[in-house]
Amino acid sequence: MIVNNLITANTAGCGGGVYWAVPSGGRGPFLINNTLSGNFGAGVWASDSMRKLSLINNIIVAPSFDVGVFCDTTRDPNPPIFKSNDVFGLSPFPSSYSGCGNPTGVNGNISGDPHFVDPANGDFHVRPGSATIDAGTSELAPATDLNGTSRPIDGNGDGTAAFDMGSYESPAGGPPAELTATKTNSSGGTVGFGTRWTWSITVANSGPAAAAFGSGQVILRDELPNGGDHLRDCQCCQR
Ligand SMILES: [Ca+2]
Ligand SMILES: [Ca+2]
Repeated sequence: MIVNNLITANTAGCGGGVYWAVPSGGRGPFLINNTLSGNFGAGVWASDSMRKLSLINNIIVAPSFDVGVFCDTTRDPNPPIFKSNDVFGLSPFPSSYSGCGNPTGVNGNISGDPHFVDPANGDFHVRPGSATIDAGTSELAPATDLNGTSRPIDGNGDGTAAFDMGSYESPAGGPPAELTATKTNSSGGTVGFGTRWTWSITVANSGPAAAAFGSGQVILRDELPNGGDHLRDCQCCQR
């Protein structure tokens, strides 16, 4: 059992993150709730007997030009068992799986950016709203995470506690609101003196969570364009 590990920034010819060669008929390792990122030579390199291997609830991010999971099918053409993993390759030359088929979309496996908090500085927790939150299976999942926090937690705010993918369980709560402001001008080009025009400002919430505001709270200030005393005068006249 290889459980709750953070394996990053390693390099090897075969299996920068994890390598195994399982004798024929052997059970093989179970790789469960690990986070692997930035490993060159494949995040996971599986060799020899593979049909009894299980990869469950892992986040595996491959550097560009490398691969997340490589299966050496020379001795066994059967791929490992993949359940509820996020295996994702970074651009511009992404590769998630090689030699393993592609289980994305089957048995809870996904392939997308897990949105680590600050991978450049070693923080591989995921941000709120990550698709890896509450996306794991309870099958063989550990009762705690790498920090010792109890699993599972309702990390997406839908009322149901479920296991996350990766080595960390995200805290309770849902993804945040995401506000986008758009300003639309009714007139293009130059506006003559004394001519009225309008612009409208729309603020939309594209996040899954509701946005809450305090009474009298200023959420947006709009500056008038530069270089136009006339513009400012005109704005004053409309009040
Ligand atoms: Ca969770
Ligand atoms: Ca949930």
